[in-house]
Amino acid sequence: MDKLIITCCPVGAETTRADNPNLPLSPGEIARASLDAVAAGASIVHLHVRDEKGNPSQDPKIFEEVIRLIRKDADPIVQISTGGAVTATAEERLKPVLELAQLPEMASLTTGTVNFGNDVFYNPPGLIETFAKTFKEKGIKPEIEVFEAGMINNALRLVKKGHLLAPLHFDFVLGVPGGMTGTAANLIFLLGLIPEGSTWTVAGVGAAELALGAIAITLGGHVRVGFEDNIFYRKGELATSNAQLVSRIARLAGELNREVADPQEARRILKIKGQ
Ligand code: KMH
Ligand code: ZN
Repeated sequence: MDKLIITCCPVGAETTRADNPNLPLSPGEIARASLDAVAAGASIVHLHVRDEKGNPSQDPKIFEEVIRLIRKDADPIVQISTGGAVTATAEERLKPVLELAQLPEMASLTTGTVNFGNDVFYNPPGLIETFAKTFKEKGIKPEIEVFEAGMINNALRLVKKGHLLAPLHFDFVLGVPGGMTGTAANLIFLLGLIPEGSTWTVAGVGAAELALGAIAITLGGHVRVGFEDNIFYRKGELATSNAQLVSRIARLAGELNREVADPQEARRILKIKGQ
């Protein structure tokens, strides 16, 4: 088995301080939370940013500032979110990928539309194709975000058209109200649909985060944790930090005899060059 890649998603677009007062919001806070997560074992940071009011933003300048602060002290893979918030337009979502002074090594790519709580996370065919083509042109490794089984098939169609290159890397985001639920059976079912040679990670939402993470460690997959997906350490107890959630996965991996990858090892596993 490869070493375990832990991704931390420290902020997301939906979580608020009312949900968890420890949520990082400013560039300095998001960078600090990311660095602490890296020190705890994360090798990828799945990055969303917020504006000065704490609202979700796709402003490349804010991304740039957070990345600058992270790079001062550590070298994780920074994975830019192109999902943004459900209210963001396709142009806004792609903006950081087009305008960052230094291209990101990775970015997220959701390959289909899904109900998202009371909203719709809108990813029609034209949008997905444009995003995939842009990533390919710029040499950015996509993480294919799968909320529903059909999204795998949509990704494979893009491979056939030449817009996505194997080996693919999938993230199964399970437990969003409106998408597939966070059960072991769903994870196993999805694993049967991805091409051999793919890498995969799992992002269990809420209580599913820990259970699915443990399964991924034993099956040779990778794990994403953080306040974007889950704000609790255990039932009724808020997590004190993103790093706390990362540390638990790293500890669990140790108990299960799976070594944790550092950023360079993660680059090798995902076959990305690094900068
Ligand atoms: N905030 C969600 C609507 C991604 O980052 O690519 C979408 C999301 C996925 O978070
Ligand atoms: Zn995200």
